[in-house]
Amino acid sequence: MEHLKITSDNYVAFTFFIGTMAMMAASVFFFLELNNTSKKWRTSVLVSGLITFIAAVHYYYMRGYNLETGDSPTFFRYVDWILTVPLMCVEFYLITKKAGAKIGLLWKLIVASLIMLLTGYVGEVLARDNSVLWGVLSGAAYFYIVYIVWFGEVAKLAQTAGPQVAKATRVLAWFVLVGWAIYPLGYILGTPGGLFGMKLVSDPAAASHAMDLVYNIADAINKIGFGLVIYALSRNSED
Ligand SMILES: *C/C=C(C)/C=C/C=C(C)/C=C/C1=C(C)CCCC1(C)C
Repeated sequence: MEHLKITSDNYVAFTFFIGTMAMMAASVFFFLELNNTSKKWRTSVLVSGLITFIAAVHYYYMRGYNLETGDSPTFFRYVDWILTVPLMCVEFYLITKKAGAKIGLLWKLIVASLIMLLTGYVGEVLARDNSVLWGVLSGAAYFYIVYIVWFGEVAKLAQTAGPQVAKATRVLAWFVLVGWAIYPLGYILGTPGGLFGMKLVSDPAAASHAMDLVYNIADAINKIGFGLVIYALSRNSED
């Protein structure tokens, strides 16, 4: 077998590598900080660490897979998302729980996120010829989550949960609106349907590389950023 190495012009392999490192470092940080986190916020910070830890393990695997095959590790990408995105929903539930969030809210968010991801997987892997249709369905579930977080139950509960929780929820809502919107961009670059038939990258190999690059950047921003917002909340809130 030939000796594999990351060449300096292989941005996909490089971001898989740096992504692995960043997720590992973030996990160590969140886990070690648990000891001096107040009881009230410990579970939230623990979940932040679990999100980056699950991603670190997947990134380690995806990094090797991509280096050896040159392909996109789509299956494990979605396994990672299916575990970590519902945990991000748990974060919204945990920080609004003290203001009265019901378990039904958590289920709504989780079901919507699973619909978003499963329809995305169908469009990316199982029915690539209809990637636009599946992308639109996925987008509908995504906007439902945006709605709940910006105007629905999460937004309303956060208003009654004190200024610090309200502020943190607003920042997390921006992550969902802007940070999560990077993913459909990767999907549009990487799937044959493009943007309603308009292809942004026509060469299939280049398209799948662009997709991985965009997904890797989005994961680092969203998973580590989300966790840091929760961490900051755990330090700022007086109670
Ligand atoms: C840590 C991983 C995260 C936060 C992943 C989030 C993924 C999305 C918000 C994906 C959304 C998609 C659409 C809205 C339409 C096209 C298909 C997807 C699955 C890429």
